[in-house]
Amino acid sequence: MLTTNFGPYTYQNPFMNASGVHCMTIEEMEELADSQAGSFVTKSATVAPREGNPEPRYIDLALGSINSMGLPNRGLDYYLDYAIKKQAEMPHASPFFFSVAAMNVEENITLLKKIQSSAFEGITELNLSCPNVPGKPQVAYDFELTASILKNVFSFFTKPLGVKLPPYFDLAHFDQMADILNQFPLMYVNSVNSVGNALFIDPDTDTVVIKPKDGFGGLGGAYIKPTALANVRAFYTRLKPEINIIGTGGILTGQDAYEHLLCGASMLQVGTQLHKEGPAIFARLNQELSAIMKAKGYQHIDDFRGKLQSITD
Ligand code: RRO
Repeated sequence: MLTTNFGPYTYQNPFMNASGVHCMTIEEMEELADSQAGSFVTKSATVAPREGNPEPRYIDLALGSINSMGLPNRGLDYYLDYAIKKQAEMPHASPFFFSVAAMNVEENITLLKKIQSSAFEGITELNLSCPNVPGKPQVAYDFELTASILKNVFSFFTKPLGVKLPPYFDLAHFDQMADILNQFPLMYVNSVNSVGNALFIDPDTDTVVIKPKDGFGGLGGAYIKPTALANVRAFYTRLKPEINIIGTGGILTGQDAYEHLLCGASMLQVGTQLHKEGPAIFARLNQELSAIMKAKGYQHIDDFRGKLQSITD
């Protein structure tokens, strides 16, 4: 009932982790692979391992989370070695996702050249939206830079590639970014990364709750669902149909998942709520989404995916 088509691949269900949550180590990724998630994505890798920002750097909030992890990861080779071994273990399964993020243009190219020349046959996600490295603005808020990176990347990269985008808040920005993305053979866009540089205050201590950047960090969870849905819908209605959409942001329940699918997403990523509940969340989300589909008389996700109604006279 929950099978979903994503480019040439079919997954048992649309649910995955959002990159960064429960995917730093091989142990965590194995727990995802053994869970009822339809697929999983690795923590964004840089060329060299990184410690990330000082702690506390991730805090669960009543309505979501705030983080300024600062791209801690074990380095490209750790994830690439695992990915190549894992794909050999599951040769007939639909591929999982490999996320990379860079500090500068040259590092983006180095990362993707290594993946291109490796035995990895899965899907690569280029993270253009990390909000938390001090002094490094989110790449995909710079439209010219994004276009030039993608031009360079697609001059040599021939494996399936998607991009992780930050949230946009203006229709002119959706138009401009969609025009850029439509020029390239992208497999997908993933909307949205956390809402960057939010500030949460502890009411008892009059203090910020995370240490890096004087408390500024990326917001996730229920706070951001309406923004995430808007971004999924805006890109679904502007991108060429070959570009699939991953919906990320504010998925806590089957209803949230249903709404992302209605906006046009084909895969769904869960970050904040996975951090709160652990991988058992995927069984619950599968049950809740199935129950909604049954109640509405749908047998397949494709029966309603993208079919959000507008109000007409
Ligand atoms: O590691 C992080 O601080 C981080 C990353 Br790379 C990202 O893409 N999104 C986020 O919320 N945190």
